[in-house]
Formats: sequence, C-alpha cells, structure tokens
Amino acid sequence: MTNTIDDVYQEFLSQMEEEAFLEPYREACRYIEQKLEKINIEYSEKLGRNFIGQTICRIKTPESCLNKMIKKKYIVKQQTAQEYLSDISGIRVICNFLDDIYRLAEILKADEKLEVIKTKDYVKKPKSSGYQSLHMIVLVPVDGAGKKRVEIQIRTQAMNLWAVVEHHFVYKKGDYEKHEFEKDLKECARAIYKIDKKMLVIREKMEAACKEM
Ligand code: 0O2
Repeated sequence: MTNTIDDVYQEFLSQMEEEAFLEPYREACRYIEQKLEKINIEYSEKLGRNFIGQTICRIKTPESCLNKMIKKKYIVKQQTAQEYLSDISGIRVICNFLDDIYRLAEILKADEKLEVIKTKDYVKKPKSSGYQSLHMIVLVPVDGAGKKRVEIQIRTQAMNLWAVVEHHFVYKKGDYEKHEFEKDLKECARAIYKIDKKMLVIREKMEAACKEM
C-alpha cells in the first residue's frame, strides 16, 4: 500500500512534536534568551537607558514547519526540516532605537560562543511587502545535541507593530503577492522608518543636552 500525501503530512506533524526532537531547540532558545538577559543588564547600565525592550522566544509549530516545507518545495521529512529550516528555534528582540539593532548585532557577532552563519538586513533593504527587521541565524552549542540554529529577529517597537499586524492579516494568509492593503502598508512601513530615524535624532539631542547640564 502506498502512502498518500495526507499520510506523509500526518507522519511529519507527529515527528515534529516528538520531545526528543524539540528539546534541543528549546535548549538553544533558552541559551540565547539567557545571553540576551545578560547583554541587556550590561548595556542598559553602560548606555544609561533601557537597551532591549522585550524578547519573545518561540518554537515553530509543526503546522508552520509543514507550510514552510510545502512553500519551499522541500521533501516533507523531519530530517529535511532539521537540515533546511533555520527558524525552528526563533527569538524576536525588540529595541527602542534603530542604532540599538546594529549595536546588538555587533555584540552577538563578537560573541565567541556563537557562530553567526547568516545575516539578512531587511532594515537597510526592506522586503517588497515593507517588512523591516534584522535577521541573524546563529549556531548555538547544545549539550549532547551538537549545534542548533536559532533565528534572531531584531527590530524596533514600531517595526514590530507593523510586522505583527501584517503577519496576522496578510503574511500568514499567504496573500502577500497583491492585495488591497499593499499600498497603505508600504506607506506605513516608510513612515515608521522615518519616525524611527527621528526618534534616534531626538534621543541623541537629549543625551547631548543631559551631558551639558
Ligand atoms: P513565521 O510564521 O513568522 O515563522 P531562507 O530559508 O532564509 O531563504 P526564510 O526563512 O523564508 O528563507 O527567510 P526570511 O524571508 O528572512 O523570513 C523569515 C521570517 O521573517 C518569516 O518566517 C517571518 O517570520 C518573517 N518575515 C519575512 N517576511 C515577512 C513579511 O513580509 N511580513 C512579516 N510580517 N514577516 C515576514 P516564516 O517561517 O515565513 O513565518
């Protein structure tokens, strides 16, 4: 008897839920989360202001892995997911200011325990949707499981608001080719970039004013 596509998908979904498969990815997330906590304490002290606003860790759901495998035309197998999906472990880092995105990226690059294997700068070059974020794929040592990849998405609060709304109403529905909100969302993304730049200039002026006092 041959397996139907549904059987293959079902088997994949249950494999992706296996504890032994998931635990190293959770461990890799915790590793980065703890590192970010330490970085935040150190740099908030150095900078005299809050460096990292929020971190959100997540393990990609089996359904989301399946959708991505289908979208990317990968063979739907746990082993292929392990090999090709870089974001089974993912952490989103929200900063207040544009320059903090790059400050954090440099700190992570300089960390001897981490290996940055890919960086995608959708802040300098936003996606055609308007999406802005700095993505880094890092290799994290996990006890007994070698190294695991973690995708770190770094963005400002304003970029995050845009991404969360667009993700819910457009991206997740796979409507990102052409849709009625495309123009408005792109305009908003451009406005957000201008506001982020303006907020940075205001912060720098306020810092300079504080030093003069
Ligand atoms: P989800 O549900 O958020 O996890 P690659 O393997 O590097 O070639 P990949 O992983 O598709 O390709 O990389 P890319 O394009 O950098 O996208 C990775 C993630 O960025 C996506 O994960 C989204 O989380 C986010 N993202 C990318 N483009 C957009 C966009 O236009 N809008 C929003 N809101 N988010 C975006 P997933 O797995 O696609 O989805």
